[in-house]
Amino acid sequence: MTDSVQALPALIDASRHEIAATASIDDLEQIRVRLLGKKGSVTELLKSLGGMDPEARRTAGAKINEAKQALTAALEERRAALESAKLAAQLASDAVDVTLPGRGQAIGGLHPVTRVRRRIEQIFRNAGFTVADGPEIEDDWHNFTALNIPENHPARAMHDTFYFGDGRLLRTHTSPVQVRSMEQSKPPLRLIAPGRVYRSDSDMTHTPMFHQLEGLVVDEGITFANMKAILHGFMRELFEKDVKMRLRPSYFPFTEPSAEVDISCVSCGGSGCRVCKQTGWVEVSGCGVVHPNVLKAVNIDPERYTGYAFGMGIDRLTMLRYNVNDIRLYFENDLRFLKQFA
Ligand code: 2NM
Repeated sequence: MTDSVQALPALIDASRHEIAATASIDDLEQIRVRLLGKKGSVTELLKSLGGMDPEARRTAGAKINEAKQALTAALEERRAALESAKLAAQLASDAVDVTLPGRGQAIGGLHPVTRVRRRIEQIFRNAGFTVADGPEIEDDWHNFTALNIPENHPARAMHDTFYFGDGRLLRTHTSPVQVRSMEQSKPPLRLIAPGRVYRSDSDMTHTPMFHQLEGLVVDEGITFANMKAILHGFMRELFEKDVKMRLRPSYFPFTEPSAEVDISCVSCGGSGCRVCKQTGWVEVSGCGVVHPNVLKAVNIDPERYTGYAFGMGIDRLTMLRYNVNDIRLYFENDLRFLKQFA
């Protein structure tokens, strides 16, 4: 046993080298167990002290404790070194290069129909009109009856109406907004009503929901000529071109006289193309002088006041402005299409 105590410096020396050479905390732990564990070699030496005489025990005990302290210190030092190396490796592998440029933010844009609607609104605001809106779910009075379309009138069949079955319906035009405006305010009135409207109609050129914009002017002395001037000025501003305009006689229950509005084809300038079906003209609006029955329905005196009104499809105007002739593209919301308007 004294031999083993004498061999302690050599054991310490060899262990220090071994400890310094360990590459993992697990290996280090194995060394600790072998030296200082319950059955470790240094622990066994301490246990053997009991069988020695007091003098030898004191000197051997001191040496063994010294050795234990030296080995403990060497193990701790190496453990600390291995742990900080492990942390450093982890930090290096998790590192984020904050100097890399960002991925960039894709910025959305307004839908072409929205862009054209806003453009139309601005043109009319500049001409003194206000922008009004109202409910998309309407009642029979505002959508039909007040507009001189009584029950069982054949004109109701002109609008393929979506009915809820309880008297309510989806508005088939934005005219009910104008009826409500006339109910709420007395003339002079100058307003436009843009918005979604609904008709049970779906084919190459019709969607069950589309966007309409109607205008209304009511005052003393308002004439058909005032309407013609406003509409022509509007068309020239909208298309930023010297477009020509013509009116063709037509029929609407809520106006008399009534007319269809054609402009010279914005695609070919009037020489004839597919957009205008070789006629040189495209139909863009309907209009007329407000029927006296409509004014009576909202308690406006038709002897004192006259008015004009017009309606146009925003989707169709958008197709003409951007020269994209398939209405479905505007409703599919394919980003590759929409991006081209941003
Ligand atoms: C159109 C054509 C002609 C119209 C009439 C009215 C109202 F409420 F004053 F009676 N609002 N809109 C009107 C007139 C609409 O759309 C093609």
